[in-house]
Amino acid sequence: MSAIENVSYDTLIPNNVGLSSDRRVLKALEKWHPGYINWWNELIPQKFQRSPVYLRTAVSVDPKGWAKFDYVKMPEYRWGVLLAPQVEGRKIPCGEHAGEPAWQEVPGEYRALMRRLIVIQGDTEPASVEQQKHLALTAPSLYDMRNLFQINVEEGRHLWAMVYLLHKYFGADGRDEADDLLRRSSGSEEAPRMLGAFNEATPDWLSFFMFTYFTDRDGKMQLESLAQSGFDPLSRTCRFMLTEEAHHMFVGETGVGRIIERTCEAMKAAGIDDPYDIERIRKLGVIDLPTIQKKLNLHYTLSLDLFGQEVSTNAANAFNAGIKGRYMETRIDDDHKLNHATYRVAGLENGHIVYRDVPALTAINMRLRDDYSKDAAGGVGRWNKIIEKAGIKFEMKLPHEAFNRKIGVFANQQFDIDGKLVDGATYDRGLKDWLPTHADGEYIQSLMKPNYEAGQYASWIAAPKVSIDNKPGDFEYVKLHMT
Ligand code: BYC
Ligand code: FE
Ligand code: FE
Repeated sequence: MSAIENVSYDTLIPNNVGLSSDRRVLKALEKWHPGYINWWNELIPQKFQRSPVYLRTAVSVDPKGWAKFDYVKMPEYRWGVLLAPQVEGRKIPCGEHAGEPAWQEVPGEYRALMRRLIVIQGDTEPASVEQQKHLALTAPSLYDMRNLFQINVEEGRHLWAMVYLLHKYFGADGRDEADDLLRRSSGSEEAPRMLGAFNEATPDWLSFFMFTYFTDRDGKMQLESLAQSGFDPLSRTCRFMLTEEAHHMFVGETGVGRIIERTCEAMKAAGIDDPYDIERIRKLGVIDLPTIQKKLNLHYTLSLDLFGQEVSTNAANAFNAGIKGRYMETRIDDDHKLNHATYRVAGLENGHIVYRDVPALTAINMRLRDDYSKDAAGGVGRWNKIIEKAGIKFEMKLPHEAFNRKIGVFANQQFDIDGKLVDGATYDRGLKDWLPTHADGEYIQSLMKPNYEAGQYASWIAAPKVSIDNKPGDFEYVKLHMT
């Protein structure tokens, strides 16, 4: 099989996997397709479904020039199955099979483990679209609305990516799992999404930007780890997904940055130096920096939970089997088997945080989470540059890893934002300064009014520095169908 870079449009489902000559899988996907379209149509308000949106669609998997931009109504978006080109002679990069040729089929003994990881990955993609389904109603601009929809259609495509693997490689159980991906739904009582953060609400645009900065970045890290898989089709699909993921995190980072920029600008214009003078700052119709920090605390800690337990036999098994690797596995200078290596993980002893070395194989989740935290710190530094440039004394920070956790050694303990274990009264008093309160939520909600004039932006967010596809500042990114 050779690498097919161009996407073929000869079936209902655009693809570069030769679907037109794979009748069984093509039929299975065509059968799954109406349920997907139904799900999409019922999810996003109708007026947006009828509006042409200036979207990019993948036409090739070549990293240079894979996308074509044009107006498209979302239900007509060509979701497709796209794998990065096959690397000739690729080897399994880690675990007990390290150095053996990568698998083109799923080895029988790893079927269940592999299926579970693919299902979890697949479950998060539609969940995020569900969480974001109401946001267009309050979009601060057409530019932002377009970015939301771009992310939504791509998360939809990521679901397709996992559904393809399930249908192609997992037979009847794969088919059932693919159906279940449309049966569960975010926040549902009877059939919730699988991971915690994907059942939380995304009630406003600040949350959306924090989510795409922090939670899509978990997506990036998990995809990086699955891109190292010895199962080559999974690796290839994740490699192409990663090229799309970069835009999602860009939207998050610049979105938060533009909110911070606008706040600082309004404070300066009003002669307010004190970032904690919240009442006066809110009168300006912008979001005060301490509230932005609280949202950051929430979304970062929810995202840390997505890495699972610090010490995990599931993760050890997956790594050892060669099903997933570490971040940048092939660039790490060690034996890639971890039979004797150790890794430092946090634990709790008599209310104190202690760090100890454990077998590195069991600490795969912790290591990925550490890599994630380093990656996430970059944007926070760039946000601080914006504040500093405005001459305001305030610094955004990532909270301590022990704060507000629901998974892992720190779960459900009363750690403060700096990682100090505090008594109940102190914790209760502190919470209002650490996490968004209902009052904060109501204030932010009061700002969430749609702004649908091309080239204009809501009071609480600055215009972007760069446009999409080099379009002029007043470009109509969404041609709104108003009824
Ligand atoms: N919530 O041994 P552990 C994305 C469960 S985001 C609920 O640590 P493991 C995206 C766990 O399932 C990326 N349950 O587990 C972003 C296990 O249950 P069982 C999504 C949790 O497997 C934005 C038990 O606790 N992809 O793409 O090592 C927009 C023991 O835990 C949670 C992936 O995550 C939780 N947070 O680690 C759109 C990749 N955490 O089996 C998209 C695939 C743990 O004992 N997933 N549990 O019943 C994995 O690699 C792993 O399953 C996890 C968990 C990292 C999630
Ligand atoms: Fe995704
Ligand atoms: Fe994403």
